[in-house]
This record gives sequence, structure tokens and C-alpha cells, in this order.
Amino acid sequence: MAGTHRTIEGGRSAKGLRIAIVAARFNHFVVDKLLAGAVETLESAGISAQDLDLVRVPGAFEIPLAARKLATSHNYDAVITLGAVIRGGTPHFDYVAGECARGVSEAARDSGVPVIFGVLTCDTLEQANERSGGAHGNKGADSAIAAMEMADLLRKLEG
Ligand code: INI
Repeated sequence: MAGTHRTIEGGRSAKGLRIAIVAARFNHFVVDKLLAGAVETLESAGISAQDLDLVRVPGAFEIPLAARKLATSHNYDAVITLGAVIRGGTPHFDYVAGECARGVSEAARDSGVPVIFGVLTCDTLEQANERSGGAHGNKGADSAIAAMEMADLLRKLEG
């Protein structure tokens, strides 16, 4: 009904936000492009250099533990996770991708801090390239936007 509701949503400014990025080293040729997209987006949205920390982990499987540590420290308004899990010929993909996704959502739920899932899970390297600065955009940049929105939304909801 018109006029009887209000919409609450977060803005897209990074001014005054403290953000941590957890980036996997595995498939670094893809992840580095996600990282560049995230950092550029946060910098153009006004983040201060001292308010942005980068944490490196070996692979996507290790992302949840680091993300949870950062989120529960409450030193950050949001945590962005970046990685690339690319399907090989074995079930390994399903374990790594599944555990990573589950752990990232648990880190957010346990801490109450937004933990953004910027981990590509793709069948092929081509699909990963398309989503890290190719035809389908840059998941790192999208994740930075989601982090800003969610951090601001939580501030408003906690009001
Ligand atoms: N880690 C990734 O980030 N992406 C992958 O595609 C991947 N594959 O395919 O194996 C991968 N494996 C490593 C894993 O994340 C852990 O670092 C490793 O198992 C040690 O715990």
C-alpha cells in the first residue's frame, strides 16, 4: 500500500568504514583480478588506506577460519572473501566450494558482521575469467558494493 511502508537499505559509500579482505592464493591469476576490482571499488567509494586490511590464505578452504576470526574481532564493519574454485575431474571441487560457502555464511551468522561471499565457483577457467573482469563483470567489485551496503544497512538497523 502506497505511503504505509518504509524501505531501509544501505548506501554505497566506504567513507569511515573499516573493511578486511580475505583472499585465497590458489588460482591467484583469477583472484588477483577480483582483488583489484574490490580495492578499486572501495577506494573510489572513499575508503581510507588505514581502514582496509588484506589477509592472504592458501586456498578457498581456509577462507572461513580467517573470515570468522576477523568478523568476531569486531574490528571491521564488513569482511569480503575472495577466491576461485574451479571444477576439476574429482569431487574435491564440491568439498572445497561447499565448505567455503557454508563457513562464510556461518562466520556472518556467528559474528553478526557482514561476511561477503566473493568466491567464484566455476566449471571452467573461461567462466572464472568472464567473472573476474570479463564479459560478466567482476565479482570482486560486486562484493565490495555488497560489503558497503550491508555495513551501512546494519548500522541503520542497529540505529
Ligand atoms: N582451492 C581453491 O581456492 N580453489 C580451487 O579450485 C582448489 N582446488 O581445485 O583444489 C583449491 N584447493 C585447495 C584448498 O582450498 C586448500 O587450500 C587445501 O585443500 C589445503 O587445505
